[in-house]
Amino acid sequence: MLTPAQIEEYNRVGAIVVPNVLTPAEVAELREVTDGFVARSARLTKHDDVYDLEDSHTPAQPRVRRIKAPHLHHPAYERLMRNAAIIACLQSLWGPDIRFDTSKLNMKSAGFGAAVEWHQDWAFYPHTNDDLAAVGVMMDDMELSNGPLLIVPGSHRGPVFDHHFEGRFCGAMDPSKRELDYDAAVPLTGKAGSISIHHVRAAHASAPNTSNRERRFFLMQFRAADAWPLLGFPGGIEAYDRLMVAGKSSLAPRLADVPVRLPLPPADLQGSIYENQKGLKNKFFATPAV
Ligand SMILES: O=C(O)CCC(=O)C(=O)O
Repeated sequence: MLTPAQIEEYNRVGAIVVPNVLTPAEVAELREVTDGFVARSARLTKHDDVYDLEDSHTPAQPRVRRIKAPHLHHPAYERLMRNAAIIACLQSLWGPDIRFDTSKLNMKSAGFGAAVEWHQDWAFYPHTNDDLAAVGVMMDDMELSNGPLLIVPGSHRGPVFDHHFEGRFCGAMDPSKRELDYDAAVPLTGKAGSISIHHVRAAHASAPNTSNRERRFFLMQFRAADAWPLLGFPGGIEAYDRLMVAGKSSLAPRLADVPVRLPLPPADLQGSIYENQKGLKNKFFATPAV
């Protein structure tokens, strides 16, 4: 569970880092399983249901940008969605009833891992209230040099910004509008085995990884059980209720006074945030030469 000081920091900044949540053995297992996934990507020439590939991927030099929904593909990832220490942190923020959404493993590999442009997760999946957060498990030490998550403090209390380009959702804010002070952003750094928790409305991004160190970051989306997605959910109520990881489900969505913009019409390029964001004309981060 979180201390009162951690809760205060989360509410003020919109994000926190909690150290020592996973043991070194648990981190080692995640790394080993992930190495296996990356090795198996060598047979691919394009994205599929499991892999999102770097633009520079070739079968001879496999470059995975993201493993999609890893909790569906290996028990080592699946266990994390029910990790008692992680759930206890979320219960400190929202009370007993917690529902999982989905997961992704952003690789950001040494030397070429892609940037993620500024965005609010809320722009992708608005709900009836904003008790939602992404928990990131740091599988490697995350330092300034290898592209940690950057957060604009306090942005979770502000508006939901436009994430469209030429009338179509592109999953990114236009940095040339300077709607936020990006220079004030704080990095979420920590040792492997730490987690970060960032509020669904917090504006965040990460730079390319031009260092010689891996930056594997396993992100899981959670919500209070009474936050219901405005765009619906696939699979019906039975599948939705199977996502409960603590406490009780509810048929009474809690409606909060929150700003909403729908991510419609959908991005031209589907498959991952990296593909969606190709629709953004003005980039904040330069793409490193490969
Ligand atoms: O991996 C990162 O640094 C950013 C992840 C993120 O914001 C996302 O995938 O939505």
